[in-house]
Amino acid sequence: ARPSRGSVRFFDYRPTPADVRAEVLNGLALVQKRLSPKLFYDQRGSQLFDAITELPEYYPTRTEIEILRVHGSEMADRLGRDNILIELGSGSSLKIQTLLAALQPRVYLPVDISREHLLESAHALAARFPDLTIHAACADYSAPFQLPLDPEWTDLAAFFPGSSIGNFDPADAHQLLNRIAQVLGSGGRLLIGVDLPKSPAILNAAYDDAQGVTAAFNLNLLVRINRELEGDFDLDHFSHRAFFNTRESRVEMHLVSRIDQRVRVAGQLFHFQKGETIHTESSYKYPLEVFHRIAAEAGLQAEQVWTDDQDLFSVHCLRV
Ligand code: AVJ
Repeated sequence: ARPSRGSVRFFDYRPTPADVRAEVLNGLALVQKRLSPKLFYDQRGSQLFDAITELPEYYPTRTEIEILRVHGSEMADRLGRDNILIELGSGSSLKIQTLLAALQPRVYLPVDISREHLLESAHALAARFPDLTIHAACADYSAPFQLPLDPEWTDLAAFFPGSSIGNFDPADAHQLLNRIAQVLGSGGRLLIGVDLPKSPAILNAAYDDAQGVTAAFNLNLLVRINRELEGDFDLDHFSHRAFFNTRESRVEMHLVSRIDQRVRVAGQLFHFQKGETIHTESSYKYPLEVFHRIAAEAGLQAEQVWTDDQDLFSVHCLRV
């Protein structure tokens, strides 16, 4: 079925408030307290993330966009034109705009967990590309997820930019890549951005910027919990910490308790010792060969890889 051109349809598979509550309470009950980075992206969090992408220290976004600009037509040759193009974690749909002219997708299917942000972005994109058919889906792709796909559509391609795959531990990354491979089916292509390992000084600055935008992004998680789960986190009693864990090849972000304290969330009490942390994000950095191995084990073969001239960032084309 060929959908009519130039429309936005919206599909809502968003996680429910009960899912968020269970996720937060389980994470805070762990010995090493942990909150999933997907929880960053409420409306304010999505805005703060967009501000991060423009920071002088945060190299990934501008580097990836430059790679897409330089090699976009080659990427389109690989992915094929006129197909159903799924984007995972589409955010503001900025990156896809560098590829749309070359790809000419039949349907663009952005998937994001941040509902309002996704809707706004889809409508803004529709205004700029009036001929584009957009099927926007609010969904959590960190668990098995639904997509508004017509069974007749066989020519699927996927775009997963930004190195968001780095938020997944290797075992979870394997699972997600495997699910993407199954959705795409044999012959399907995935274009995926993957951040590369580099000097700790560059990485530490990228995740702990001078203006404190990343700190605000991290702390906004507590603001969200206070609002949505009747929490009483005192923001003055937590601080942002980010560092490159060389052994694990990942940047870790934590919220550090500045004092001994008790915090109430959804009617439950949680104790924090001074210096104790909530681990809020891992951002894995994969050398090309390591990522190729993980992808291959998940059923995706490396076809081509593009990098910038400083080897900061990579974009891979993988084939099912
Ligand atoms: C959206 C997951 C790719 O890991 O670099 C940016 C999120 N966290 N600054 C990343 C993030 C802190 C970002 N990803």
